[in-house]
Amino acid sequence: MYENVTGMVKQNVHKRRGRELSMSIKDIINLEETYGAHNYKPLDVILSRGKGIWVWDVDGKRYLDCLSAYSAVNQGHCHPKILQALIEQAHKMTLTSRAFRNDQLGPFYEELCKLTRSHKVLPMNSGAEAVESVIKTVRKWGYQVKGIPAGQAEIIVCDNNFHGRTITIVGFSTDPMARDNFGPFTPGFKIVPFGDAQALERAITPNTVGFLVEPIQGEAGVIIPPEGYLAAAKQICQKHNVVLILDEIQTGLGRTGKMLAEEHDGIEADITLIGKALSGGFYPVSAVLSNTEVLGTLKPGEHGSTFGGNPLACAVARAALKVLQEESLVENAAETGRYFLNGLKQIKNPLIRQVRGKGLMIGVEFYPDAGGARQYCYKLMQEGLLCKDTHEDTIRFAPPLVITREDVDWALERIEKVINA
Ligand code: IF1
Repeated sequence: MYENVTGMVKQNVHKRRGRELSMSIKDIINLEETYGAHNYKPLDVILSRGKGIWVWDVDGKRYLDCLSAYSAVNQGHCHPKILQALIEQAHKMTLTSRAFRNDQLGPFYEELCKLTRSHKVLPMNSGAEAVESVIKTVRKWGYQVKGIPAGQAEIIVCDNNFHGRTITIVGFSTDPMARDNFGPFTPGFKIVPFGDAQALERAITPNTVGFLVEPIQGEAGVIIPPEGYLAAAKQICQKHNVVLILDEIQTGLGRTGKMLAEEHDGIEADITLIGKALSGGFYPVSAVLSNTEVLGTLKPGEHGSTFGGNPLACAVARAALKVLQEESLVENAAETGRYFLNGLKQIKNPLIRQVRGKGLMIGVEFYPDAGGARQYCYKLMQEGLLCKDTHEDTIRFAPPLVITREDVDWALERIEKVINA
């Protein structure tokens, strides 16, 4: 049923610029288009190697990665120390199932809790799984601790949210592209405007168990809420005995110039979700970080996952967290992010509606009559800079946190050239 692709690769050896390439670019794209679901429309660049902030395509052309796999490679592509941890652990033990214990899980828990001021960890794999896990757990907390009537638990989320792609999660999305034709959806969710603390308080009922929100909305276009919004939300949740759940899967682990974005508002969420850079891009690792009360409601056999908390994931995550700290990447994200943001603000062009960001999570929004942000992504790709547009008019700039000022100057020169061309 499956053709021998390796055989095809050998047959299609091409000589170009004196270097042997396994397949022509057209052939590689054709394979993807023929055999793959078309759930993405990627830029036609075929990457084959990455190191730090740089990636190379199959022709050997170098690009500055300004997306970082949506903030999963904060430590830079193929970080040698995380690679080393992956290799060493892979030689020893990759997966035990949680029917038994392993020697990586406890140390991973302790290091993660110390770094994030958490008390309990539930290790999962994808970000969406962490989101689904906290929805289950906070509902159970609602029934057993808060005393909500069975089956009546309500969770509040924000408009323009992005928390993953499962049926329950897209069911409370406000983006038609994410949710149309995927119903019927999971009940028990209410949507309030992002950034409006009063609207949050008005939406709370005696059956509300949790408020799930991104500190900065990434996919919505790097939307930063008003100063003090998260602090107000924390205070309102405390007042009404509602669990404040911050989805830091994208904003967490240094991206916004703090280890967790909640620190900008000087608060501590009851529950924090992390993923992506938790493994430095080497492996799907996510986690629910919690106080004792909420995660403590889970009893043996009530939740789980084949790969959740496996020793390879833990060893990789321990190395990824160590690199963040050893290389002061959080501080660099704050400092170099400020430099990048200021540089972008110097670009005078009437088509730019707003330049916004925190740390190295930056968005440049254009007025609609600029014709959409994607055109700039194509042109930037030709200049050797890879970035992604979002919601039509915004380009996100989120390079790995290892970027230097010199690299930012290199990027700014090209961004200015493309925007003002
Ligand atoms: C795609 C977006 C970013 C996330 C937040 C949970 C998850 C994500 C705040 C789920 C994942 C990824 C998913 C990926 C593209 C990317 C994305 F454009 F989809 F929205 F980053 F902004 N919470 N975001 O950002 O984590 O299950 O993917 O591990 O689905 O196209 P996941």
